Amino acid sequence: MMQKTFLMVKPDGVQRQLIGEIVSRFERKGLHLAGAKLMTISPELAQQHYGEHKGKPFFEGLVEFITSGPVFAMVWQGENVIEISRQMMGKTNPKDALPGTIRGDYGVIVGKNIIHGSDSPESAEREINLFFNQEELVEYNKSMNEWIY
Ligand code: ABT
Ligand code: MG
Repeated sequence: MMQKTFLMVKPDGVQRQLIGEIVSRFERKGLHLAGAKLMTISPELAQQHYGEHKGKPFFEGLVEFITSGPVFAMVWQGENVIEISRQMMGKTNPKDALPGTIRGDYGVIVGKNIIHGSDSPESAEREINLFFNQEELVEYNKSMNEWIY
């Protein structure tokens, strides 16, 4: 199933110069970058993006963290990209994330876990529309490249 997902290198990942490393992993996997930008998230956008966590004890800290510095927002495309990218990111808490995953290799604590990825087709659509305009995204089609899965 051809899908798009929203992935984002969080402020800790950007500050630790991990953008290239993370982009490289998804490229090598065979997925395709459909849009990307370096940006700083406003408190309003952060509240919307993390709306499902409103009221939870870690919500304020989460908004503070995600707005604390630039993030690298991306849209990736590919066959089953939502599930595949979540697997490549590893468990939410880096202490449970296996070596070989992004959080398993680079993260230590749950509040600063390097990368975000949409967790379902519904959240992917919501988050892509929250962060990107249609004209900021490119459309790939099979005839352009036989290695787009
Ligand atoms: P995100 O990609 O950031 O959405 O993480 P993921 O979907 O893997 O995990 P969820 B449950 O959505 O966590 C959102 C952010 O909240 C942080 N968090 C979560 C805590 O700090 N303490 C907690 O107890 C839980 C459950 C981790 C996630 N991000 N950051 N940064
Ligand atoms: Mg989440």
